[in-house]
Amino acid sequence: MARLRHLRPDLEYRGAKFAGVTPADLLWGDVYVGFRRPPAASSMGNVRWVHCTGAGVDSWLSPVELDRNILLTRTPESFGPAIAEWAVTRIFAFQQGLGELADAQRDGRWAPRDIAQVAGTRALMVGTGDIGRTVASRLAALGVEIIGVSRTGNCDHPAFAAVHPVSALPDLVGEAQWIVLTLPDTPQTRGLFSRAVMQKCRGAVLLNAGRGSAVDEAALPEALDNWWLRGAALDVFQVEPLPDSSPLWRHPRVMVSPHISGLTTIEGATDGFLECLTSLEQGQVPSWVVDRTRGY
Ligand code: OXD
Repeated sequence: MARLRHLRPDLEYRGAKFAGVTPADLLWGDVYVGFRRPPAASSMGNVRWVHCTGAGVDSWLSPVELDRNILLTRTPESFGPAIAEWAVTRIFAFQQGLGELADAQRDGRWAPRDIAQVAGTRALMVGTGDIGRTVASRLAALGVEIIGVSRTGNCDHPAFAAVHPVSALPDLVGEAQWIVLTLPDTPQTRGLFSRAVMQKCRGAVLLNAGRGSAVDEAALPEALDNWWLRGAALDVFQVEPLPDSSPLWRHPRVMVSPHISGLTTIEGATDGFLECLTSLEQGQVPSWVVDRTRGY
């Protein structure tokens, strides 16, 4: 808010943590700028425009879609570079056995191990949007062969050796050492990485930085224990925060992170909002209107 007040002092602002937004705030404001739908809001009051500051807009589309009379835009901020670093960190951590080495060091144990290179391995990128492409470029630069899977099977980005339609997923997972999900939550992506798909994996590490809904989370312990999956690095979950009772917290080959792979920045959130605002003030449709049919 401080940055917005500085850049656009002519506007009036009210700010609150998302859980603290009240129905009175929503009756007061014309515009809501935030990531998720405020929990207290059964209606959006007098709000006529929601600008979502997160990468995924699912909280505005399901389970109840935001009133179609309310404009929905999303941030233009690029989360790809941060998510790529999150993914690369985890890929190297698995490949170099950082967890086991840290355990051995804590115990004062000299524990030599074979370390295979990441170069020459193959990654299956599930999702070839802005985030998937950036992750693919970074991994390709490390010598990883990248195969993509997308809704349409069309993507001519040079990082990909090939891109297939999503229906090919079960046939492709067995050939990959890394499976990276960067999918939004939509009816088409929910449950995509099912137990049946896991069963076709041959020791890949699953990385999920999209949405927890894409993965059959209940099947993961079985997939890990049977070595269909060698490991999992998960930043997103079906329920967040991940409940204490989840076995994923304690599985030795699971790396849990608390939905931090691509964080919204103050500059990104405010600049994106102001870019859309300027378009509206000039009588134009902002470039970042959400396609509600596609869900992103
Ligand atoms: C997201 C975000 O959409 O953190 O997951 O921005």
